[in-house]
Amino acid sequence: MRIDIITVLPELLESPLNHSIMKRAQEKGLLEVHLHPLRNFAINKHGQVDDMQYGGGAGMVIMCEPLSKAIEALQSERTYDQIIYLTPDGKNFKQQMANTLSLSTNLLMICGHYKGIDQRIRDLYVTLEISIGDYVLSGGELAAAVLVDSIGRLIPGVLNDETSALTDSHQDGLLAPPVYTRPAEFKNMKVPEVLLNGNFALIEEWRHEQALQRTEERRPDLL
Ligand code: 6GU
Repeated sequence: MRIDIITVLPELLESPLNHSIMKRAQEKGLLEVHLHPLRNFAINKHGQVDDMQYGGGAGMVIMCEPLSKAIEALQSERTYDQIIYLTPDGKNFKQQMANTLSLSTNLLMICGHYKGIDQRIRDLYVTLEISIGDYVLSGGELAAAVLVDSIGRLIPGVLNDETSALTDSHQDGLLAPPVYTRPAEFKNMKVPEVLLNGNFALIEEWRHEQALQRTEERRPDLL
């Protein structure tokens, strides 16, 4: 999969995309992430990419021309499955969307900043608008990092058996059960007996019950 990201702040994305599982996915050749600084497409020598909004009001808006040039340059090279705009007024991002997007070949993500991007860019090019939750971030970059991570780890071959996505919270509609490692006793607290006896059918049953109970307690809306 190839993911292109247009941003005014590529620095914000570099670290999260170049460590741990995202790093490994790229080293294995399963994921390619390309950052495109919007300033490279600025309309003048001052590097301008934003302007005051029509109608007045505080906050700058990212202009049409730089974004349009950046998008069309990328579109001339390949066809995108989706052109995604990260915005707090987008559709709420869920595991099911990550699963669907992980089947893509090419994704283009656009990070907004300030008051956002000119509506005409959304009307003309954007095919999917995504929010990662009901709170406001200063820009779309951290949200794009969340998307790349959640989508990238689902690409076949990125995770090994031990980190399999199939046992993640949300993947089966339930929260994940509690996990334990050595020692078997810590500060007088024991690891549940069932996990120590090697009866895998019983362990699976226990884990499912724990997952159900946890979901009922914490996220009854998921049931
Ligand atoms: Cl995608 N962008 C911004 N700026 N804020 C957000 C968001 C996205 N999702 C939740 N809050």
